[in-house]
Amino acid sequence: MNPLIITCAITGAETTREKQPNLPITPKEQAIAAEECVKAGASIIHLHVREDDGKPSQRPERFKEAIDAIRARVGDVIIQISTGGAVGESIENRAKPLALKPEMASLNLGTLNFGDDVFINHPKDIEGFALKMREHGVMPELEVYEAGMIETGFRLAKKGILTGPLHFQFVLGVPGGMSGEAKNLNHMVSFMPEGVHWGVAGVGRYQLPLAVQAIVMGGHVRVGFEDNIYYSKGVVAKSNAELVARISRISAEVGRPVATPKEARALLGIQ
Ligand code: KMH
Ligand code: ZN
Repeated sequence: MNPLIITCAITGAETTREKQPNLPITPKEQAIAAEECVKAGASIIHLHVREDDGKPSQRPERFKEAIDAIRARVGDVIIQISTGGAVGESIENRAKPLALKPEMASLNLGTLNFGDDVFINHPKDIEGFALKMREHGVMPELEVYEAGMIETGFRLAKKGILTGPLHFQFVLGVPGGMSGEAKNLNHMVSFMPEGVHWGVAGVGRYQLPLAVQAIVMGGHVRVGFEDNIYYSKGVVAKSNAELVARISRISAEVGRPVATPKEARALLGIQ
């Protein structure tokens, strides 16, 4: 089996310190968390940043601080910045950190209800993000919350807006999007042609079962406090790395090696 790429979404925009006391917020905390995650088997860090007071931010200067701090500790990890930001953030601000030319960035392929909010991704803005990523040589990770969004990804590829190998991330379990039941991941994967990469990020209680399902199906896995704060029912996780380490152990048990950052680059076709 191909090696398993583990992404850790260490911070997110919605998780709070009140709910998860071990949430990394400052660049230094994020760098420590990233290093622990890489040691535990992660090869990609999905990165949101916060100001010191915990507020979600899309300030490029703050992203640069976090990226520099992470790079100083774990030189070769793949850093994937978020262009989703927090619900309600302007498109202009969401796009700003792309100027830092990270290796990867998230590209959200549609609008959906997001808990009590609406996460808006207008078709023209999706194209705008994709074109900017192409201009800056950034590999998009295609965030999909509903099956129809997969077709948006293929449409953008057909139009030549998305080039290179496609990498989908199925984010399942957002209240307002598709839930994290096993049949939903099977349905998503049924649309994946040969040569297209995919991973799954299960929200809340779906994180672990969907990860296990993806490991045996040959897909990739995202864990982390952005999507889930618990280790098990009612038990708050001690660190992001604790969640990564469990996935590495399960993957090893079923005979699937875990990718290093170098192997993840080769698998995804990142230059
Ligand atoms: N915070 C969510 C509204 C992404 O990183 O691109 C969107 C999100 C997706 O986190
Ligand atoms: Zn995110």
